[in-house]
Amino acid sequence: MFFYPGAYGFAFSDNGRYAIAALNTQEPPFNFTFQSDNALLFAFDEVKPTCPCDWNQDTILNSQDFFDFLTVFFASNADYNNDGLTNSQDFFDFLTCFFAGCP
Ligand SMILES: [Ca+2]
Ligand SMILES: [Ca+2]
Repeated sequence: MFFYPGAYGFAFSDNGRYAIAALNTQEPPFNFTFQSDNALLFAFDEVKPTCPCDWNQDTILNSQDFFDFLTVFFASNADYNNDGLTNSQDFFDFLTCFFAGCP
């Protein structure tokens, strides 16, 4: 849904990955017809944490990350390697990072 009541407007896609911003350069009452050259489309990449095994993202890698990971792993909600599944590979990939330590 695009909101364009006046001099400018913007909207985000439902998944938050895209935004559109438009600027109306006409004088009020802004009886403007939407045109592509008055709009900018922004695409946002997913930002990955610098250390993915810092599971609770408190910038410290410690046993709490391990326990927090286990909690969501046993709830089948720890897709560590982002392949769409939570399985033993996620556990091993997490452990590999965990024992290697964060940079
Ligand atoms: Ca942590
Ligand atoms: Ca996985």
